[in-house]
Amino acid sequence: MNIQTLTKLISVLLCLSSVLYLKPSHAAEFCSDEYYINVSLANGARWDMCWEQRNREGIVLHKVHFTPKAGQRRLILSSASLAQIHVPYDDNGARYHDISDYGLGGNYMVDLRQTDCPGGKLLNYATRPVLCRQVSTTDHGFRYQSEQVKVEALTLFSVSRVGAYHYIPLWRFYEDGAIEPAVGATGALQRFNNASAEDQGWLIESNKVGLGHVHNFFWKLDFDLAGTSRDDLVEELNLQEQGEQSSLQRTSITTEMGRSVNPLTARRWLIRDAEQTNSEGQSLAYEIRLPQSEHQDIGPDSETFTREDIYFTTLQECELYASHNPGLAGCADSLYGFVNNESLRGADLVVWPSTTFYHMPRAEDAPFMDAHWSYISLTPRDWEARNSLSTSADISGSQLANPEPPVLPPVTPPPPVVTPPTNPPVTPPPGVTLPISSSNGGTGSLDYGFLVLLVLLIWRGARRVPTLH
Ligand SMILES: [Ca+2]
Ligand SMILES: [Ca+2]
Ligand SMILES: [Ca+2]
Ligand SMILES: [Cu+2]
Repeated sequence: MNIQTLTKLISVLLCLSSVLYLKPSHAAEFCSDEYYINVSLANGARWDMCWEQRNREGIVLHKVHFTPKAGQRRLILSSASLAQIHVPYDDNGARYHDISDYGLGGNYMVDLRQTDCPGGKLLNYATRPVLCRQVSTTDHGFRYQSEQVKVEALTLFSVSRVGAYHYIPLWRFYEDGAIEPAVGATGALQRFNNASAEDQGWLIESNKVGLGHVHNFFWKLDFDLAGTSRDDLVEELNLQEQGEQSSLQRTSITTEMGRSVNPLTARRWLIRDAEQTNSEGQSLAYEIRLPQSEHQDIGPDSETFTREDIYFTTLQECELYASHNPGLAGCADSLYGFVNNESLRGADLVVWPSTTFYHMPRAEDAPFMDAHWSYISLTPRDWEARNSLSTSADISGSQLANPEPPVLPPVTPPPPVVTPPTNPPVTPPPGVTLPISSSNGGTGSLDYGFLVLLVLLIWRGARRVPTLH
C-alpha cells in the first residue's frame, strides 16, 4: 500500500467517523431531541415528528414524516393542530370559543400520571408531563385467506381542562400511513337551567335541565407533501349518478374557498403533490374525509365561519384560529375572512377541516360524562404503489379483469293467471251456519248455491210447522 492510498483511506475513515459522530441515526433535524418523536412500528413503518406546547392551541405537531415499510421517508404535514373548539348553546346564553378565548395549553393543560398512559411514555414540556405517547394494536389491518396482519398505530394525546369540560386532543398515526386527528370531550356539563328550559336541553333530574349545545371542532393542517410547500393541489371528488352508473367527477380547487360534505355524492378531497409520484407514476396524495356528517351547525350571521365544513387557504402567519382570530396586522377575524379569493396555485396551502357534535345532555352525563369522540380521517392515496404490509405477490385482477355476470336462461313468459268469476256474497239468514266448502269453486260454486237454496227451503218449511190455530 503506497502513501497516497493510505492517506486516502485515512481521510475517508475520518470523514465517515465525523459524519457518524455529527449525525446519530435518529437525530432530530427540526427540533431538540426532547421534543422529537420517532417511533418504528412492528411491521416496519416509521413515524417521526417534532412537537411543542402553546398556550392556546395546546399540543402542536411539526414536520410529520411517514416512512412506509421499506419505503421512502417523506414529509406529510409541516404543522398540525387544533384551531378552535366553538361551543354555542341552544339558549344563546353562551357561545364559547374555547381555544382562542381560553386555551388548551399553559394552565389549562393537565399534568398526566403514568397511570393515565398505560404501556406508554409520558413526554415533558419543560418539567411538566403533558403528552402521552403510546403504541396500540388494532385487529385486521387486512385479511386474505390465511394471510392476516394486525396494524399498529402511534397514539399521542394530552388533556386540557376548560371550565368543567376536559378535552382530550388525540392523534393516531397508523402503520399504513393513515392519520386520525380526534378530540374527546368529557368532564362535567357546563351549563344548566330549571325545568322551564326543557326544550333547550334535557331534564337530567327534577327541575334541572342540562342545556343542549354544539361542539364545532376545527383543525389547521399545513400539508407540505413530499417536503415541497408550493406545489400541493386540491381536488374535490364527487360521484354523480348517471342512470344505473356512477361516474367520478374530479374538480380542481384553485382559489381559496370553503366547501361542505355531501353524502349523496360521497364527497371527499384530495391534497396532491404536482411533481412527486409513487413508483407507478401516480401523484402522491392524501385524502380527507369528514365521516361524522350526522350533525351540522350553520350558525347565525355572526358565525359565518360555520357555513362550510372545510376551508382551503394560503398560509398566513397571523391566521391562527378558525374564529376569534386576533386582528393584528390586518388579519381577518375568522376563516370566512381568510378566504379572500387568493389563488392556491404556487401558494403554500393550508387546510382547515372541521366536524360537529351536537351534545344533548343525558341523565348519565352527571356527575361526569363519558368521553364523546369527534374525529376526521386522513388517508394516503397512491403514496405507495401497493400495500407494503403484505409481502405477497400482487396477482389481483391478473386472471380476468372482471368476471362476467352469470348468463341467465331465456325468460319464458308465465302462463296467464286465471281469475275465478266473483259472485255477490250470500248473506245467510240469522241462525244459519254456512257449511265450509272444500271444493275449488269456493263460495262461487254451483253446488254451494244449491245447498244454500236447500237450507233456505227447509228453514221456511220449519217456520210454518209450529203455527197452531
Ligand atoms: Ca408538495
Ligand atoms: Ca387568504
Ligand atoms: Ca402547505
Ligand atoms: Cu358537550
